[in-house]
Amino acid sequence: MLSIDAARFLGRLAALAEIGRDGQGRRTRLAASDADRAGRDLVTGWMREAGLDVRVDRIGNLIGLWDPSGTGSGPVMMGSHIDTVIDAGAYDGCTGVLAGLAVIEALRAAGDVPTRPLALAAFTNEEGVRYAPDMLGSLVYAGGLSVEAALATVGTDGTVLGEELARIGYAGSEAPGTLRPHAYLELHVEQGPVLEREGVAIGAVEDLQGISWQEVTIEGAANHAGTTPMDLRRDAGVAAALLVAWLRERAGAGNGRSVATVGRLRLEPDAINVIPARAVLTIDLRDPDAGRLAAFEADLRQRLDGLARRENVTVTVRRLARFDPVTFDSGIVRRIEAAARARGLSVRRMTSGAGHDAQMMARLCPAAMIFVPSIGGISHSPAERTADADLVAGAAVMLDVVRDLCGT
Ligand code: HGY
Ligand code: MN
Ligand code: MN
Ligand code: MN
Repeated sequence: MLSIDAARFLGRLAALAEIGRDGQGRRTRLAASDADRAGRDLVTGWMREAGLDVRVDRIGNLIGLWDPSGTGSGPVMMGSHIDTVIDAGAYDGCTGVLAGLAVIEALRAAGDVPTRPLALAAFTNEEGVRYAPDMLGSLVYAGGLSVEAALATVGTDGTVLGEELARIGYAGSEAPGTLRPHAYLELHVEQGPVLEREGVAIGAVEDLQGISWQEVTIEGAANHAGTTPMDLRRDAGVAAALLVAWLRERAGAGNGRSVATVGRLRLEPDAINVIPARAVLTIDLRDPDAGRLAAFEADLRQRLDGLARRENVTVTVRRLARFDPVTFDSGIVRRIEAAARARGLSVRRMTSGAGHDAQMMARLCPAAMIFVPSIGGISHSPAERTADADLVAGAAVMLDVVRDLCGT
């Protein structure tokens, strides 16, 4: 069995983790920001050092290619992302990109000549914090959104993605999806509590839940907080608070698999003695079952209409993202299980609660994911941790599956 250069892999993870502190000292590399550029520069340099032919496509996806047999056929692709949320951890996304690099370097060091090219992708804007939807780069790569529409996306800060990619020097010329993979594999930290709770080392991810992102604007009327009788108020803040409480209740109803979060909530004019005229909030709904997710969205629409009547406010909704649940390739899932067992690692099948680039790549080719445990199940937080041994084990399993897929 080949092994991963653990020191180099873990050292790079730590080096990348130091890139991109915002004004409050938080690790933040939002898509197409200066911090993202710094991360991209570092990773592109490592890809080139590893002998990859690195290209940037029109939506800024980084694609490294190693085609030792010169077949030019569809590569076995590994990938993930290096953009982050705000105040992020060190492992979300970066693990998959740097493990993929370590896999290619292990094969090269061993003198293995894969029968297929190998590719490594770092997709643009997986997190979707600055530009919606999330998984934008891989969505475009998989043909789910036109490059033009993606480049024209306006961010939460009013910037335009295409202009920002050009500003940071990562607006490439290659048409996204030019390299059509034979298969796609993504190693990712679980970002949840299951593997740690069960003491299992490897997750063979067989499916991924559906995601619905919406922005809701509630328009009431500003008025004096002291003189306005309660029954005459059109208080957008009260409507927003009732909505947040309802979402928690609704998510817990039914079989409890649905989840809901209001991650952003802004009241205007945001003054202590003014009844809020406006509330702008985001809703993230998820469910592994397409029917249940659609039912939750329908109930939400009804609830919004009811709140508008009851609180005498107007409600407008803007859809930011909507992806159905995805089932991964059972053949690759089986290979992940076999590779883990061959290395004496415990493994279990599981569903991904988070969105990933793999869900987009599954539109193009057989795809699957490998999870490694998140300590405390924590992610999208600076407290995000995964044990070194688990990271290296996940990369080694990916190495074995890649060798299996490209016949070395
Ligand atoms: O929200 C998600 O699950 C993804 O990390 N963007
Ligand atoms: Mn991620
Ligand atoms: Mn994430
Ligand atoms: Mn994700």
